[in-house]
Amino acid sequence: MQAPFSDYSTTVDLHGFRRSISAPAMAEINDLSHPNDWKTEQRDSKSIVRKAVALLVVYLSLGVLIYWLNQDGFILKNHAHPVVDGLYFCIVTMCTVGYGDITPDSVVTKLFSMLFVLVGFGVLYLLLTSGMFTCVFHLQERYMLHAAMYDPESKISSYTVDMKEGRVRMRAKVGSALSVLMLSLVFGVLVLHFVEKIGWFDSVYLSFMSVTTVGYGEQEAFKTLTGRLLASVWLLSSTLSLVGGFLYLAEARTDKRNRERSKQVLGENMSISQFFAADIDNNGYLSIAEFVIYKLKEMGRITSEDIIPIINRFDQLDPTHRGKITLPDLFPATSV
Ligand SMILES: [Ca+2]
Repeated sequence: MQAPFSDYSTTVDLHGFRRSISAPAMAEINDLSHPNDWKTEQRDSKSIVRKAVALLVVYLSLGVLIYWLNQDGFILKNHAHPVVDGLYFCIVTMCTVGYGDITPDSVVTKLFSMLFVLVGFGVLYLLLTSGMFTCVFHLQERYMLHAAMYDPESKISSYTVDMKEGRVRMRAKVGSALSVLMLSLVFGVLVLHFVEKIGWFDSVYLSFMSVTTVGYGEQEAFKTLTGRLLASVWLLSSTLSLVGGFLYLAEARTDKRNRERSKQVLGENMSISQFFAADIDNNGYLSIAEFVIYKLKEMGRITSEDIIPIINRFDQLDPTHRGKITLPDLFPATSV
């Protein structure tokens, strides 16, 4: 049987591959020079975001409608306008802030609230996984990389970007997550102080407890129509950016761990048993493809379960088992 990875054409292709991965550190910067990929990516994520936002609008509209039809079933400290109160209640509930200034007080409204929270988690999940909020952080990253590319000597560039590895430093990532949180905190303080006429200290306290979704029984937080409207938008965006920030930092940590593991694996020498394990076709030597697969497995990037379907697909495209795929194999009709 012929070796699936040992033939010349595979090796040539892989040399191209090897060139491209020879500078993994510059990958992120190189990525900036491929606007087409970036545009397709943007278009895809835009359509996902649009769907998630449409779902949110339907969900909140239904919530407000049910609130409006069952107003008697709620206890309110202050009335503004039924629609605004409904929206405010829905968002305070959905974001798990739970001030307690509007509470359900009948079997129907209590059942509705439970169901609303449950469905709300699904909507929040969709909004978060739509990438809308992590996108804000990735845009910041791209901006930092751009800035570093144009002015590599500046102090800010060297603080935010690791020029040698061509990536944004962890401290800059933590910084951007915190800056978004600070921004929502400041917005909340301003609304509470100027719209709701609450003192500076209590505004800071209330804003902090809201942005962190703690809530407590803050029954006097938002009483006015404008305040409740602004609070609805603010609570939704601050909760999403808080969770989005956590997700982004978790992703950054995983990236960091992967990079460290990769570095370690690349530095390791092979034992005899590892050599035999890596020699997939048992022909006594390692082709570049076998070596790449072996190292990727060691790095934890792929498992045998990932490889088997790929080999099966290769076999389908190579029905004569020559161990290579040629253009006529892929486009039999156009071959001469
Ligand atoms: Ca081999």
